[in-house]
Order: sequence, then C-alpha cells, then structure tokens
Amino acid sequence: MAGEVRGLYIGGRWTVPSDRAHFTTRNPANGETVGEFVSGTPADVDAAIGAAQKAFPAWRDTPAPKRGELLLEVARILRGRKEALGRTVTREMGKVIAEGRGDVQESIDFVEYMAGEGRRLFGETVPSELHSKLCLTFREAKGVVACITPWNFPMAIPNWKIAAALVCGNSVVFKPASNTAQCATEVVAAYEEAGLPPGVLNLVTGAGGTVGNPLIEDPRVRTVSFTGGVETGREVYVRGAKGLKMVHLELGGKNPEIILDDANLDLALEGALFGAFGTSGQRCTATSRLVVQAGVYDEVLGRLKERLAKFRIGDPLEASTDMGPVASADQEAKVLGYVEAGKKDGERLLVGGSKLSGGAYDRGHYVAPTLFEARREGRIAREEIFGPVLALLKVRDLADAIRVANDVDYGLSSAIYTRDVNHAFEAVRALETGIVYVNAPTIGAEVQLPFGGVKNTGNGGREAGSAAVEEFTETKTVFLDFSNRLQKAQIDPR
Ligand code: UN1
Repeated sequence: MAGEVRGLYIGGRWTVPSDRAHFTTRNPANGETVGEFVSGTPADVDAAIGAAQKAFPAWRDTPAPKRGELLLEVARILRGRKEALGRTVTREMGKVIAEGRGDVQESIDFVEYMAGEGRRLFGETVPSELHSKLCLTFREAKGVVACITPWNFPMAIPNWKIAAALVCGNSVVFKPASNTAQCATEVVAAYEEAGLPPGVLNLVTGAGGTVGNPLIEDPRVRTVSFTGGVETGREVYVRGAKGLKMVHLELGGKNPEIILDDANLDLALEGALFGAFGTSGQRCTATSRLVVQAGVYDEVLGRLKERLAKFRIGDPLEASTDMGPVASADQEAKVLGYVEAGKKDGERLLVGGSKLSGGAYDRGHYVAPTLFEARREGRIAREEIFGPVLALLKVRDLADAIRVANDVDYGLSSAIYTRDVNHAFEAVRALETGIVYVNAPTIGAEVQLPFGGVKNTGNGGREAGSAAVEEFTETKTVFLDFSNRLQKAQIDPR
C-alpha cells in the first residue's frame, strides 16, 4: 500500500479529498511507514453524519435477523484474513504476533456473538394491574451513533462497538485512533465487502479536535461510545452532556493482582507476567499492581526478577518474542516520564526503568519491563501508566490486600490468587471493580460477558455481552388494552 492514501469512507465511497492534509502511521518496532491517511475535517464529519442519517431508516427497517446475517459474513471475511490482519495489528501498534492474532480473533468472536443477537434482541412481557391489558417492551435503534476507539485493540474494540450498533439497527460514524488507522480501514473494508448498504457505516480518520469534537457535538448523533483515557473521556462526556446524549465511556484502570500466602505461586507468577507485560502493559485491564502477602513477598520478588532477566524483548513479529515495543513515541515518553517521576519521589526501582538501545532497538520504541517496589500513596501505585510498569506492594492479610486494591480512583479489573475458597469469595464480594478474576490474570475478558468498571473507569455503563444491546437501543414500552372500556391504572377500584 506504500504511497497510496487510504481515504475516508462516506456514503459507501472511499474518497481522498484533494485539499486535505495527510498523516501516516508508523511501525513502533522500526519506524517504517505502515499507511497514509486523510486528516478529516469538520466538513467530512458533517458529510458522514448526513450519510448515516440518510441510510438509517432503511437499515432500521431491515429485519434484525437479516442484519445478523450480514455480520456473519463480516466474521467470515475477517476469519479468512486472520493472519494478515494479525500482522497488520502487530506492525501498526507493536503487540506481539500471538496477541495480534488474538485481537483479530476477539473481533471475529464478537461479530459472531452479535450476529446471533439479531435473532434475540429480547424485550420483556410484564403483567398488568388491570384486566384485558398486555404490557411489553421492544428494543429500537437509536439512530446515528458515534464510535470512537483506541489503538490498543485496533481490531477488537471497533467491532465491540460497530457490530453491536449495527445489529441493533443503528447507523455509525466511526472515528478511530489515528495511530491505528490502517486497522480501522481493514475493519470497514470487511463490512463493505459483506454488502453493508452505503451510508450505514462511515469512517472519518483524523485528529480528536477536528473530527472527534464535531462528531460528539452534532445534534444528529444521539449516542457516543468512547474507549480511551480518562482525561479525554471526561471531555467527551462534557461535550456530549450539552446535547443530553447517552455517552458511553470505557476508560482507564489500575488493576491489582493479589497473591495470598496460600496461592499456587507458579500460576500466580505466570498470571502476573502475562497481565503486566502482555501488550507491553497497554491494556486498560493490564495488571499494574501486584499486591503480595508478606509470607510469600520475598519469594515472589525474587522469582519475578529472575523471570524478567530472561524476558525476550524485540521484534513483535518473531514468535519467540515475549514483549514488543510500546505503541508510539508518545507512549515511550509517557512511560519514561512516570519512571523518572517515581525515582524522584523516592520509589524503589528494582528492574528496568529505561529505554532499550543499541542495534534494532534504536529504530523502535522499546521500554524495558519495569518493576517498582512502590509506596502505597505514590503515583506509581495509583496512576494509570499504560505501559510495562508493575508496582509491587506488600500487605499483611486479605483485609489489607483488599484495602490496598480498592484504594485507587479506578475500578476495571482485579485478580486474586488463593487456594482458599472463603478468601476467593470474600475478594469477589469486596473488590471494587467491574471484573474480578479468581486464579486467572486481570486481562483476557471474553466477549459474551459484560465489560466495564466502576469509579473513574467509566460512567456506569458496560459493553459487550448482554450489555451491548443495552448500549445501542432505546426501550419502547407498549400498553395494549383489549377490554373495550376506559380502564384507569392506579384509580380503578382494587
Ligand atoms: C482493553 O484493554 O481496552 O480483557 C480491552 C482483555 C481484552 C480486552 C481489553 N479482552 O484483556
């Protein structure tokens, strides 16, 4: 694709308006250009929303099972390209190839799951307080929805939103993170090839300020679904609030893995390494705190150091690589900035903490896996770093572990490793997160279950699983009176 500019997709046509600036995406492992894209403008957003609005009535009136069939075709197309798409994910944002494939698989799984929803979209039937009266609910499409997605799951998260919105009968304007624009165009291409009618899905690439803001603020857009950082999320919420929109937010995490004295330590360590350093720590569900009971603390620390010394960091396309680069120069600067701030604050840096250099490392954004022995009140233990940095915290017992685990502003995912069933259930009850794992890492959510969190992780919504339909439908409540007389709820004699 080198040299060819990938266009905007509006009203079923790929266009490269001649007077627009372009931007490129780059492989964070070596700096090579992956693709070149149009920097969209407010005028492009306007056209995309117009196309979505025009296409909406016919798509809404298409029977939901037919909409589901189209999704099955999308899933089939994605599956046929899984290897190539997995490589595109890895080239564009740097996660290791096994995880690149996993990202595509998660995308396929969700599209398939949502295809089945076309034959459900259940409403409720509820008894009436009056005779000869039927009460029920229907789910209806909302209209034009905006899907704004991050770069860390560039195949999965777009479909968490787009497939769910479409099966519910909405039309979509999609604004992806700029540094994974190639993945975004591949997602849209699969819908086009599957035969989605023009205008039902539109893509506008470009910056948050020039594309995202007008999209969120346009009165024709009724729902905004956003996944990204907490500061941007707050701004999205405020902008959407002015138009009284439903704004769905999936934001950050500061996810703890608790290891109790009675845990299977081998398992707990595997979980911690995968949870903390998978995707170079750039998941909202990444394990960023390891909360370890005093009796096994020294052993956990020693074994972690040993394992990290042998970590293979390098080309993410190599199957033997444990960890690739971080996704961009910005990410590198942010992570290293946290490391420096931590050192200045007197945090104990135990492993890593630097940019890797020499040979192939010099062309990419490689940050060493990093381990801090962190103070409970310090920034390393409390703020989302979104990189390969793990904070180790020592605790006395389960109650202390839960106190530490809950003492942050976020509440997405948590994990506990223990062999004691009472401890496990106590943790499930007490941990203030939307997702809890027992004897499994904080990452690896499955698409058929609701995903999301409490506190600053969002504003109370969930996506995926059964929640996906909630996110993208209105409820219509219907009362059918077949008594042939005026019946008065609350007033007729009882
Ligand atoms: C995210 O990090 O933004 O739980 C989503 C997981 C994935 C989804 C993560 N299935 O790791």
